[in-house]
Amino acid sequence: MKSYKSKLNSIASLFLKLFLIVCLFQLVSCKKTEPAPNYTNFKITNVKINQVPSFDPNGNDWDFGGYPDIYFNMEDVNNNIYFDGTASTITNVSQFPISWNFVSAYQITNTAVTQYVTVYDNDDITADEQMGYVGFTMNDHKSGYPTSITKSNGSLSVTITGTWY
Ligand SMILES: [Ca+2]
Ligand SMILES: [Ca+2]
Repeated sequence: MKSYKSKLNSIASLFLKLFLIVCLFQLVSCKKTEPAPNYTNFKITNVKINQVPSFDPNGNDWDFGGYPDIYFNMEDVNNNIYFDGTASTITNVSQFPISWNFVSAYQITNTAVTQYVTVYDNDDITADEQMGYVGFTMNDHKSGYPTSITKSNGSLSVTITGTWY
């Protein structure tokens, strides 16, 4: 009878140990699980142009006897200018990539709106020529929150780099 009781005791103690181990495991695994981030804004710190169309829409060089002088604007779908990069033109560009750092990060606080990196050849006498544009809608990039995104439109390829917040 005594040994039967002690057997019962040892089984009970085994269950207690198992229970404690399970509790401990849950506590540890709970600590490891962090809440998924839910960022609502993105700020661009760098814009890189990887490639532009080699020729203008008429099949001619962007500049007669030279290479294009490149800058970009941040624009909305109607060509309204959010950010004007004319003053940061890089002249006579023959090699890519080229890139610019924003002095103060370009903030996107409505991630549903498409922001167009619109690229121009800066010309002196005639109007600047649009070389192309690439649209970025940050809501499309919330999976994994990448800090660097590359997109193309035709022969134009652009990479934006920044921070979610
Ligand atoms: Ca030109
Ligand atoms: Ca030019």
